Amino acid sequence: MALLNILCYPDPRLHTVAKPVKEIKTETLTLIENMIETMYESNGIGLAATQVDVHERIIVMDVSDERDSPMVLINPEIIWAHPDRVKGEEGCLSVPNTYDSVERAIEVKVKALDKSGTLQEIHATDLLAVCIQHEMDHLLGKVFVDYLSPLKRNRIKTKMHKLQREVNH
Ligand code: K1U
Ligand code: ZN
Repeated sequence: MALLNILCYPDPRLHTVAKPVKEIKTETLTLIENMIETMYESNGIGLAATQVDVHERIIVMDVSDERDSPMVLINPEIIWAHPDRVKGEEGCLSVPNTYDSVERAIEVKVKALDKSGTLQEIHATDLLAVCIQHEMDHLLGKVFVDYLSPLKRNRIKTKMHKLQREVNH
């Protein structure tokens, strides 16, 4: 297994729209294992392929306290969203040390393939519902900071540029 490099906002590659997976190949399964390892190593609850610069519709998540229940969603589609929405604090592995409030549907139903290619349907609530919507946004090239005001977004961009300059020196 291997740790993957996570793209950092405002890297333009984070705004790429991912393509559906046509066939689950050995390379797809290797990518998934590496994404799960990278998510755990980074203490994240989710990771989208977009964040590791692979522009295919693949998400991994684990919202369990034990961190022993990885979920894999290939070609996910939201088939139902609860009309009620709730604001909650979000973070992102591509935007380190930055948290802000985003409004999301409180429940969603999603259909997706698992890693063996079987169609699964997930009824997600609470943190899992928020995480699925956050990760599916990544596949559409959207980062949670895109929901914030231009002023906040520009402050975050400046902070990230500064952070990257420090890392490179
Ligand atoms: O996509 C990502 O960058 C992963 C991201 C997922 C996420 C966190 C919070 C709300 C929605 C989606 C993270 O895992 S950020 C870091 C984190 O572990 C975390 C942050 C807030 C709550 C729970 C976990
Ligand atoms: Zn994210």
